[in-house]
Amino acid sequence: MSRIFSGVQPTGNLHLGNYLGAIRNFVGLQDDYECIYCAVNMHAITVWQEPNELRNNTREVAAAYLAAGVDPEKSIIFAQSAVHAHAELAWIFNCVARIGWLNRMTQFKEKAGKNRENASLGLYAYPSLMAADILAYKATHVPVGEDQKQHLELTRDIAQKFNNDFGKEVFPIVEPLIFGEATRVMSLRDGSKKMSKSDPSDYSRIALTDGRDDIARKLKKARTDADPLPETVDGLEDRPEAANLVGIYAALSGQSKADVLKEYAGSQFSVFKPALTDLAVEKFGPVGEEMKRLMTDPAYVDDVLAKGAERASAIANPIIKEVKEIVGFLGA
Ligand code: AQP
Repeated sequence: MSRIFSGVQPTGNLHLGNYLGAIRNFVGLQDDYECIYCAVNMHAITVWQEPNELRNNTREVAAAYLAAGVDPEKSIIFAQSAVHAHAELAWIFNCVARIGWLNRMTQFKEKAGKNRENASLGLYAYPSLMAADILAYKATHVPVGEDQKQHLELTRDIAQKFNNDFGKEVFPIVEPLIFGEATRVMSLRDGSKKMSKSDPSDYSRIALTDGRDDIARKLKKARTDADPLPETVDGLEDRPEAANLVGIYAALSGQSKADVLKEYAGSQFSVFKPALTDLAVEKFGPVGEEMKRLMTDPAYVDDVLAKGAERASAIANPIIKEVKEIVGFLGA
């Protein structure tokens, strides 16, 4: 059976990009696949996390999954650190992946910035842990936003090299599932940068827990150009901020960008932004409200995570055992 794995880092400030690029897509996959959804707290500590915030943010990721409609009876929801297989397989993959492959990862370059010498070793090895997250379950499909495409290619390279090195088809070659009209939601302040949790400006992103007033304020301030909306998608070229808002509208309304432009061609942003605000409040306002409600019941969320970790371990442990035997570890 095809198996889905995906994760979100519990680094706070969950935003519309995380929702449209990933979390929302998790829900529809539950009917056709066995789905495993993780709060990847081991990835989160590749940059400094305050321990209490990390605990809270881990619950918040689980709450976001649940609020979006992931059913914990059907799908597995858990925290990465609770399943040993991730760390064990990551080490083996650190010895399979080549330094040259990791040197090409653009996310490391972006996140480490100029202060590369001072970045954690974990940040550098992040894609190898990500490969372990997926392959510890022999997952076949991974729903993610476009920014993760390069890391998934590395996962494929690691799987292929492991299979070649040991002469066995142990790991599947995973397929990314990147779909919808908003696979890369951009910052509201700068259409050339992706919307991100770590952007210092709160105005750059719409948080999943933002209410109507916050959403309206942020969209009102969102950078745009002075022209009305064009008639065709081609007319959005070289207008990154306009393209971003139209893309968000399309993703939220379930239309194509072309359909949105049919309705709003010639409209000024003074008309389009309030319409987008109403749509955003209607479409993900209830998700934010449910997240807030779930966060008042941490015992329930912790219970979901604990049961999920047990189910995840039951799948991953035999796979790790098999891998250790193949590698030649005694006492696997
Ligand atoms: N702007 C985005 N548009 C579409 N999808 C996005 N994702 C992230 N940003 C966008 C997708 O959300 C999932 C979870 O992301 P993550 O938490 O693992 O880390 P990230 O990709 O590094 O996300 P952020 O929000 O930008 O965090 P920071 O600021 O810490 O780097 C992934 O599927 C991702 O593709």
